[in-house]
Amino acid sequence: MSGGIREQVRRGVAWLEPPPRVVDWSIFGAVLFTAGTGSLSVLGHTPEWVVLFWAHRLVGLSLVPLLAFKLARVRTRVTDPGKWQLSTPLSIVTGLVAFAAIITGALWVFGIEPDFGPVTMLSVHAGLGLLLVLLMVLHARTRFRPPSKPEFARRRTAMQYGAMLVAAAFVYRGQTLLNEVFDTAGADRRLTGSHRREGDGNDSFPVVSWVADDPDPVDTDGWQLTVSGAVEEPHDLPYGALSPEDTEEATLDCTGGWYTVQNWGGVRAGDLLDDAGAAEDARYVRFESVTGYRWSLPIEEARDALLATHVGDEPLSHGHGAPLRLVAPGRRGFQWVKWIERVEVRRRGDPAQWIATLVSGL
Ligand SMILES: Nc1nc2c(c(=O)[nH]1)N[C@H]1C(S)=C(S)[C@@H](COP(=O)(O)O)O[C@H]1N2
Ligand SMILES: [Mo]
Repeated sequence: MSGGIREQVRRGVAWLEPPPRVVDWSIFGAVLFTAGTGSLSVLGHTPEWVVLFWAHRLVGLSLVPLLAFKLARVRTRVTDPGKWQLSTPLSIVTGLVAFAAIITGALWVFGIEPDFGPVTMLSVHAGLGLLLVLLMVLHARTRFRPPSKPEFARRRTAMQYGAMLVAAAFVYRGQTLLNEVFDTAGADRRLTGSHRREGDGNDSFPVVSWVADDPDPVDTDGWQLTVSGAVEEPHDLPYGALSPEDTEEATLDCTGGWYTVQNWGGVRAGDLLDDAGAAEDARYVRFESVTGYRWSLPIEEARDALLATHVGDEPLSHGHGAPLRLVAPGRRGFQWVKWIERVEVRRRGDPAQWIATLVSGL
């Protein structure tokens, strides 16, 4: 009887296994896709981004059966020293990094995390994913076989893909249930995968810099906020001239993998722009830190953004960006510029901001 079941399973698995070249090219495609979606995921965290995060998870999970098929096929090329080639070590390393990327992703999802200091399991996962792209491209160069259309065009291949994605969705759903039932540290993730930090005010969430920003505390007596650029009246505002009247609840979601919901208090950027008289044809507003770290928002979005002096009814602490930080609800944490000293109205975007965020503290 059990022999019969085993035979059934064997046949089921055999039915599910795509032709070798389809497996290889699917792995290639899936790795590029997950690296791409993973990279893009640093850009957003609002509900409309859920598709991107789900696509990343489902395709990432589909890599598990694909890699298993591949491993079963090439196993003897590794275990049999007679079959080793010059490229074999690279193949092995590529495979190991692929499994490590998947396992770190899974560990993150369950909130299992040894203490690596500020480096979260999610960051390790991201690093391995990017390393994998590099290794895989090198690996594919050594063993390049063009894909063949008839193999991909088969109806069965489409069904195999469908089965893998559906299975991935069930596995992911099962993971959510497990996390809830066992109330693990992974249970409080939001759509981005970030874990919740509970509480209100400065002490309830981490102080984080994207790379190396670490300025001395900014003395409000010497500090001024400069509003300049495409405005009728550029001017400087001392701290005392800011009237922090607006409050807003907003979620700060750091790509490192945590989030916090806080009540922020401060000045609406739109009010500053109105006072300065922003030009009709202005399209962006750039928020710049004392460190040179900066980010621009399209002007309509910038108008709605808050320049926060307070968090959870407390004045912002130095670490969280005192005297003034950007609160941009639709954006990921790294765009919430801290220690702002300049608001510049601009007619065009600022691609160099990406570099500025990486090098500002160095
Ligand atoms: N000037 C400046 N602002 C910055 C950063 C930085 O390195 N420099 N880091 C960003 C990142 S990556 C995040 S997640 C948030 C963290 O804000 P917090 O330290 O108040 O938690 O600030 C953002 N603002
Ligand atoms: Mo961050």
